[in-house]
Amino acid sequence: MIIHGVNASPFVRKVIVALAVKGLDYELNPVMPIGVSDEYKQKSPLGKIPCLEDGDYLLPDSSCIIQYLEALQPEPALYPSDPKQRGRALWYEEYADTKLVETVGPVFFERVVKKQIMKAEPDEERAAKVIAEDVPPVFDYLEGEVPDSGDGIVGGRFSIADIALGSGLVNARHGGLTVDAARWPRLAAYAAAVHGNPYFKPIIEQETAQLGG
Ligand SMILES: N[C@@H](CCC(=O)N[C@@H](CS)C(=O)NCC(=O)O)C(=O)O
Repeated sequence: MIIHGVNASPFVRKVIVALAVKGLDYELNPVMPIGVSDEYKQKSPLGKIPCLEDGDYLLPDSSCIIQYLEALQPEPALYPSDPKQRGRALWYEEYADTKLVETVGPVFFERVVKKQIMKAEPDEERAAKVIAEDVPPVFDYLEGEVPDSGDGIVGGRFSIADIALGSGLVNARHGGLTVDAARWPRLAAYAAAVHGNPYFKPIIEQETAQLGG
C-alpha cells in the first residue's frame, strides 16, 4: 500500500495513525502539495494529499481512505458502532478537518513551512494575531467537549475523532502553539493523552526530528 503525501500534513498524518492502529504496512511517497504534476492529478483529481494506492486501486481524501481501511481491517474499530456515538465521532472529525486545521494552519505555515522548510522570513505578526484572536474560540469549544481524562472524546474509546483532533493539534504544536493548561486544562490534558498514546507518540517524535528538533 502506498500513501502519497508528506507526514506534516494533518490529513496524511490521520491516515498514518489509522494505519498504525490497524497494524497495516505502507510506504510513504513524499508528494508535496504544491504545484503537483498532471500525473499526480490522475491519481488525486483535486491535486491534494493524501492519496492511497493499493495495487490498481486509487483513493484520495483522508476520510475516504480511513473508511476504506476500516472496511479492509475492521479491528480495532475506529468508528463507534453505536449510532449516536458514530455521528459524534464523524462530527468531531469534520470539525477537526475544517475549523481546527484552518485555524491553526497559518501558525504552522508561518513558523514551520516558511521558516523551517522554505527558509523564508515568517510573518510572526500574522501568527500571533491568529493565536490571540482565532484560536481561543476553537479551543473554548473543544474544552467543553473533551473528556475529563483519557484519549477518547467519544464514549471514552480512541476513535477517528481523536485521530483527526489529535492530528490538527500536532500541527499547532509544531508551530509552537501548545494548549495553555491554565486556560484550557481539559483540552491540554486531552492533547497530552492523545499525543502520548502509542499510535501518535512515535509519529510525532519522527516528525519533530525531521523538522529539526
Ligand atoms: N479533505 C482532504 C483535504 C486534503 C488537503 O487539503 N490536503 C492539503 C495538504 S495539508 C493539500 O493537499 N493542499 C493542496 C491544495 O489544496 O491544492 C482530506 O481529508 O484528505
